[in-house]
Amino acid sequence: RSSDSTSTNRNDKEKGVNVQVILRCRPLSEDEARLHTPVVISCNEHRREVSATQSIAGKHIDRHFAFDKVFGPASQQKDLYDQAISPIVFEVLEGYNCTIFAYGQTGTGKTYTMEGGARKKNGEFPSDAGVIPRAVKQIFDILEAQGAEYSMKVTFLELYNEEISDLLAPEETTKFVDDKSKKSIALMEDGKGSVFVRGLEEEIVSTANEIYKILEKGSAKRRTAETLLNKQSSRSHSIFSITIHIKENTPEGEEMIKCGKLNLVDLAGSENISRSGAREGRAREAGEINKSLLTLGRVINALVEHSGHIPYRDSKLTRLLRDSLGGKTKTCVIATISPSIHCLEETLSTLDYAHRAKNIKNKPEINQK
Ligand code: ADP
Ligand code: ZZD
Repeated sequence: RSSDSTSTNRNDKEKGVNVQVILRCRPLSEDEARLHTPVVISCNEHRREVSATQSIAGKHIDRHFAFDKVFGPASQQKDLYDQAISPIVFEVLEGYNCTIFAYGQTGTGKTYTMEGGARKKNGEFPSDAGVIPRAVKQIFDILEAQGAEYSMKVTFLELYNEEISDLLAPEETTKFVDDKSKKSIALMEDGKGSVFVRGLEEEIVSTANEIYKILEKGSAKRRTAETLLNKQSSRSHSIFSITIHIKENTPEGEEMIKCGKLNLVDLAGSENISRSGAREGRAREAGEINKSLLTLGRVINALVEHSGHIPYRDSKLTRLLRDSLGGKTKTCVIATISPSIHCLEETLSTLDYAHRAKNIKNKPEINQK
């Protein structure tokens, strides 16, 4: 390890590193294009700037936002991955915990960005595959190239209306609801301030294909539950996590275990909350209040305003991801927006929210045993 990287680590520890915020704008859909929907967003990838401009009937909006990275409507899945996500996966393999959130209004591309196009029957890797399958592939490619000795496990959960469902638990546990076979899932505190999910299925995996099969199973389960329980998927959060232990030999011949964890989080649609809280009343009446998303916003505000009390404990999402919000995990937020005039109000809300999240500081630390 060079002295250079040691000094970087010391800096990270003392001053903290900001949450990285990436902005992605999707293209107009075919329908929107056919209807000549006006575009109000322009992206300058080189200057890492996004502008929202509208000028109708004496109402003028002209706002500009800078982000760590900006991906315009023409950006491809590979571009975003190679430029913004691949470096994060390298850090996971160095022993950091990293979290990637997708945040935005429903229909702006959170799932497209995180999951991407469906798996091909012929087994080929789809060119529109998203962050999750690409991260899985990169992790195995690197570990194999290094000839590393490693072990890996994954978890996949959904959070809906403050209830956790295990997307990896075998069907039986949900079908037969007798007390003996039903595993209860609960958030537990370990006494050191960390939270874990008791009863959550952890699958040990050794190939990328095994993970793809697990994702398939999990997605299918999510869709079944959506239909059966009349869930609205835009209101649920999903968290897919990969934990990797890598055995390494130091030049001195000592054995060392590095451990990294990657959390990939597809958040509920942000339209369920609002900037001012004005819509909260209406949303609450409609039973649409999303406690976890609301609390996430409050935690972010408290962190950037350096308020003494950070309300982590007010929701399951913020309890689960506490370490990603002002803790030792490296965090990246991908904010997704639509270019359409019809989405402008929500887009401005997303841009404000994402811009605020840039001010969160974490203190990443390598896990080493
Ligand atoms: P969300 O998960 O935010 O509700 P989706 O991922 O379902 O949004 O995206 C909505 C639609 O837009 C989908 O048909 C998706 O394929 C398409 N889409 C989203 N982002 C992009 C993009 N960057 N390029 C091309 N199509 C996109
Ligand atoms: N967005 C696609 C899933 C859909 O809704 O069908 S793409 C990726 C991450 C998390 C869950 C699923 C996937 C996905 C997939 C598709 C079909 C069956 C299983 C998994 C995927 C896509 C490319 C490579 C691997 C997995």
